[in-house]
Amino acid sequence: MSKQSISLIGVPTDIGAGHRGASMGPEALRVARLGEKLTKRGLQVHDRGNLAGPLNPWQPPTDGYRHLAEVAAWNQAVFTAVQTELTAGHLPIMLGGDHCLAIGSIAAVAAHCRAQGRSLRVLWLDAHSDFNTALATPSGNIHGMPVACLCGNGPKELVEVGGHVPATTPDVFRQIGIRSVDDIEKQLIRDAKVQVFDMRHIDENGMKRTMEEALAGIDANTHLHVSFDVDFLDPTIAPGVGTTVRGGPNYREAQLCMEMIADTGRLGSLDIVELNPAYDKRNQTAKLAVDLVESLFGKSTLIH
Ligand code: HAR
Ligand code: MN
Ligand code: MN
Ligand code: MN
Repeated sequence: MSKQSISLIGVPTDIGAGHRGASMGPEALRVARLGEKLTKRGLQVHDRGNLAGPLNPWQPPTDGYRHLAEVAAWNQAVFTAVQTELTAGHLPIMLGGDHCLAIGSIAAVAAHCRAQGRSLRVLWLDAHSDFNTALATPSGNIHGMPVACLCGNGPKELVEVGGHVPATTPDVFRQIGIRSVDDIEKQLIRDAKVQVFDMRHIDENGMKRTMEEALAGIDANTHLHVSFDVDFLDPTIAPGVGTTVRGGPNYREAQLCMEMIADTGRLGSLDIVELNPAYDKRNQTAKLAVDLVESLFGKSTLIH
């Protein structure tokens, strides 16, 4: 079998966030040797460099959205880049960048699945549900809205990024690690019946049982997309994010989560988002993210 080909795509944007600095995430992941570590795992790695897009104008929200035009422009670029890589048979890894970039990446993955007759499963590893709308958002920050936009609930400019509306449906998502959801957002999540494995669920059932549930139903025809928001992790081990929320998975829980995803053998695409070097210390959060991504690609401490 030929080596699996991986494409790293830098998406240096923080326009969707309420803190500046996630735009430095792609370089921090490179400095933490993401490419080299994956090459060492036997993968063929191409670093495509960074996508280009508008600078952060740092404006207040208008009509419930901050930087809507800029977010749309970045996501068009992401959509095209991911579509190109998937068509070439490569596994794209988005080096974020704030979480708004998942609109373009997952729209492209969903389009690819439709074209190939494959089923899509998205694992949303995050402290947040990112299911806000203009009416529900407390901030106007679009990184709190990508899941809603992908499900057709959002502004035309974002809902139509991939040309197919809605880009995907709530049933493909499994959200894991959730512990910060706004009041109206909670009702939207319930109404859409998104499957959420929040921290209470993980506390009560453990990461093993949680992942078995989140991965249930995956088969040989499934394309698995992982959208890894680094604020998923407990801030004591991952301080380098703008929106820390205490009470997240610890190191071993996060490792088990990644290892169980790797065991499925179905990983087809990945976002690494919200890493913010301006809040990090000696690049420790980037190094941790790289360590976990190695596990996602099969690194294991298993002896038997
Ligand atoms: N729910 C809040 C809002 O919409 C915070 C969203 C923060 N999102 C991220 N990505 N950091 O998950 O403003
Ligand atoms: Mn190639
Ligand atoms: Mn997020
Ligand atoms: Mn988050």
